[in-house]
Amino acid sequence: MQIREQIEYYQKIFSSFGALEGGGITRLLYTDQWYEALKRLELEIKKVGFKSEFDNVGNLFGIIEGYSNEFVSTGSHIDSVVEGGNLDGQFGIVAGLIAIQNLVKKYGKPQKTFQLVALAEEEGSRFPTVFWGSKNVMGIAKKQDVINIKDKNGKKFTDEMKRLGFKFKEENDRRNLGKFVEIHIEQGNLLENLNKPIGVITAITGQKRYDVKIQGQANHAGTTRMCYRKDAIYAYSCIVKEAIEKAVETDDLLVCTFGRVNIIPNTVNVVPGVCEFSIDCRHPDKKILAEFSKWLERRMDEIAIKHKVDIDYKLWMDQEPVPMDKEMIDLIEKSVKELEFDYEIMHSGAGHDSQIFAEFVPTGMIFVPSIGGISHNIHEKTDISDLEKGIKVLEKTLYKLAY
Ligand code: HGY
Ligand code: MN
Ligand code: MN
Repeated sequence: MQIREQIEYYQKIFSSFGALEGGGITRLLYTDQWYEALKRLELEIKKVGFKSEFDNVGNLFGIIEGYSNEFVSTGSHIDSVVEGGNLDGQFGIVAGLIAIQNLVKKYGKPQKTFQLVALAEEEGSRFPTVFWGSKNVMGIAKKQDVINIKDKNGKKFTDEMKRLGFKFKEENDRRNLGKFVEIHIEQGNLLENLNKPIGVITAITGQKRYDVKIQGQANHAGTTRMCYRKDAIYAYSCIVKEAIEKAVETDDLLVCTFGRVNIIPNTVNVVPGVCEFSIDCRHPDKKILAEFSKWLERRMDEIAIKHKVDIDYKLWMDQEPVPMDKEMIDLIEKSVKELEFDYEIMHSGAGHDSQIFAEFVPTGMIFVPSIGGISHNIHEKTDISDLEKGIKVLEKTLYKLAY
């Protein structure tokens, strides 16, 4: 099978797990669709000669033995956002499956052992935790971070994990990845605007995510004069306006997103009493990100006082920017040059499992363009010719690492 046929074959299979009516997928950690996708992946990797094994939490590993037990690993996350695309994460697994099987077909048994990794969860879309898969691979996942968390329907993380037969790993139980390469869609529009098919990644942006709750006072919309109100939405909207405008004026690479909001009682003739919302802010420079979040917390406190409401915020994700391994960057760049593809040296504005691995093993990332820069959206798409180019770069890089 040619690479394009292989892409179509595997994308068709895995996009069916969590498939949505209008296209795209929702495939959340410890749901049945998530589990069925992993079980089908296990079947498909065994078909082409991989040995397969699950770890305690649901990461799936496909192994092709080499002459030595040094590892060369590739892969990405199997989970998605709500109403997301079928390339974010999934393409990294499909690409690794194609590249490794094609290398073994062409060159036989590798010197080093190939490891394809399907990571259980990266997005943080069902439960307020992120990188659950990759943190467990590296033995840095903390039981206390998830032991009491629930999804928006009140389902407990631990119940859902156990329901599918998974359980906690021993802390500090680190799996050997050797060297790790992740291919991923850019999820932005830089490569498309530059008309370049490949991105060679130098660093992954830093991220801070908050859950915030404003407690005002629900009251009658008709009889409560404006001066007597403790309006949670008004305070929220002042925070949103100020934070977005501050991000715009601070730096082109600073991004701030209010992605989720919940109003209580959310009723037409009641002054909103409670507003619960999320904040996601990012920058590739640690200092700029820290200064912005310090300013943000101060302004949230000041706005709450002015509006006579209470505010409570929890910084539940605080991920510093992470540089990729210099030798891995050079190796990927060399592979791209040998294939004579145009490319851009760039940082990643999205978070990835590679940022967890990069603190422990030599790690590199390859990007392919996203049409219109669209991602985390059912219309997420990449030209198959770019997917194919990306797999060729991955294949050449894995060859240099493993043969
Ligand atoms: O949000 C992110 O950056 C990643 O897609 N999880
Ligand atoms: Mn994502
Ligand atoms: Mn992703």
